[in-house]
Amino acid sequence: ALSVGTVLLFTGLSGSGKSTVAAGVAAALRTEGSRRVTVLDGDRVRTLLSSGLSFSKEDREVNVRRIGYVAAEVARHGGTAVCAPIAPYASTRAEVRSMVEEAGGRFVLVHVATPLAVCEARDRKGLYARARTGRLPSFTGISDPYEEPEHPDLRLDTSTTSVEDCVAEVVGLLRRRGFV
Ligand code: GGZ
Repeated sequence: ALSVGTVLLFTGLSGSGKSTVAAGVAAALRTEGSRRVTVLDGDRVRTLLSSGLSFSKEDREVNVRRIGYVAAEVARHGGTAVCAPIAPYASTRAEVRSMVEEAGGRFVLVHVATPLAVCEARDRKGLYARARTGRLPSFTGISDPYEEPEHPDLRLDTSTTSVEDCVAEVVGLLRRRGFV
């Protein structure tokens, strides 16, 4: 079982807390002695792996597929990949699941379901304000779709649960399933 890898896909709106919880989970796993933990965060991926891609439906799909491909390879070699793109489309998330399972890895979908109103109120980067006034087109949740996962392995809300408790829920799930 130790040679079997795992992919954690966090999905949710901008500002939902995906990156923060994902980083916390990666840190917790490392602290517990899991080596080979790879974080594929939306921001870093957009800068490095997917530079030049837009936020059109097609480019979002390409972006999430690239993340899925890399994550599946990490899992193939026994590692844990923690991914945190918005991943707004159910079909693309299903593609990632298939890639991971074909690589012999386990796939865990975590929906960071912090309400849009809370994400918008946080607006840490001012993107929601720009989206509302039309200066940032095709913004997820405002002028672009987000398909809620119907059956995620776990649903979190960072407006009602602390980041620390969210991290503990994810790690607890992985433990119960014998993935770590
Ligand atoms: C959504 C956008 C957009 C648009 C820029 N829609 O909060 P952030 O800033 O740091 O995270 C968001 C990030 C989303 O990129 P992903 O690669 O995760 O998206 S996807 O999975 O759909 O490919 C946000 C910023 O990029 N951003 N423009 N129009 N988010």
